[in-house]
Amino acid sequence: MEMKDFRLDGKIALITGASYGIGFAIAKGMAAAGATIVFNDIKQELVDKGLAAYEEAGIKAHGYVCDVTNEAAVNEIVAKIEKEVGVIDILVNNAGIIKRIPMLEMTADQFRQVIDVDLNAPFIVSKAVLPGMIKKGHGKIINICSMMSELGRETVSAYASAKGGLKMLTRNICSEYGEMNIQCNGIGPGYIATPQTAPLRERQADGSRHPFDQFICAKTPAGRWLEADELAGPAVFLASDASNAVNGHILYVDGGILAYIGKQPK
Ligand code: NAP
Ligand code: GCO
Repeated sequence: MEMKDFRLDGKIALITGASYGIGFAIAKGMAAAGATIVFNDIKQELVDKGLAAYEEAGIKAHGYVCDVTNEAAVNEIVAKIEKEVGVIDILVNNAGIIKRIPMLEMTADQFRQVIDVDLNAPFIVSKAVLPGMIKKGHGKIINICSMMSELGRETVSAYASAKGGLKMLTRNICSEYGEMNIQCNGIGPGYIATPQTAPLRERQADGSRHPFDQFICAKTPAGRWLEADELAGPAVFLASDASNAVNGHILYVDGGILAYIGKQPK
């Protein structure tokens, strides 16, 4: 093993939904390891915001507008990226949404919207990049899973179903394309302070901490919310040659949540 095995020099990484939040943090880490960064987002204004943020971080990123649930649009963008930047070596399926609605109040249409972005889209984008990876003779796909790939909780039936499914899509891509030197792994972030989780951290009218905020800190041995930047190291590892024998694995980066039964009452 050499330290250069952890580098991503010469590699092209596509990170979906990476204008801000977890995707942006992972992209910054991959750029620091030498990769060329390509990202997409659903709206032009988000791509513009992302491009400005990458530039401020000293990264020359390539940004594209694309809804990851639209198969024709994804195929078109991947072909464009291959022409304008090169064949993708690393895909991070990061774009995701959540709807926190009790199951009995959730419509089937709302359930489908979450499945569409969080599960169908990783299938669509992976399918679009796999032929290029197969031709190149190597590839890395990293699916951003969740605590909800393992655990349930009130109000997130659609999200937990999608992220549980994404864990199995990860294992299936590994099973189907492992012999073509393609590694597909997942990262299961714990509770990360991003806009997606901002409603769970909002201060109460009296200035006190949100009950969910207190609940998560008590459930996390680290005793705090994690920062998006803390996912960058694990993502770089899973994108690098250092992890070539790791396939179909979900790496939980959760400050210890899944290992912990919870604080005993005083
Ligand atoms: P975020 O702040 O909401 O960022 C997600 C990004 O994906 C946004 O830029 C979003 O655009 C984009 N997006 C949504 N739908 C899209 C579509 N159809 N096509 C293209 N882009 C789309 O979320 P995050 O917290 O950084 O989370 C990133 C990923 O990590 C998600 O898969 C999430 O489920 C997962 N995750 C998050 C946490 C956490 O605690 N934050 C923990 C575990 C896993 P808009 O702004 O327009 O929606
Ligand atoms: C929720 C949260 C989570 C996190 C994350 C945990 O409402 O419980 O939004 O689902 O975002 O996915 O790993």
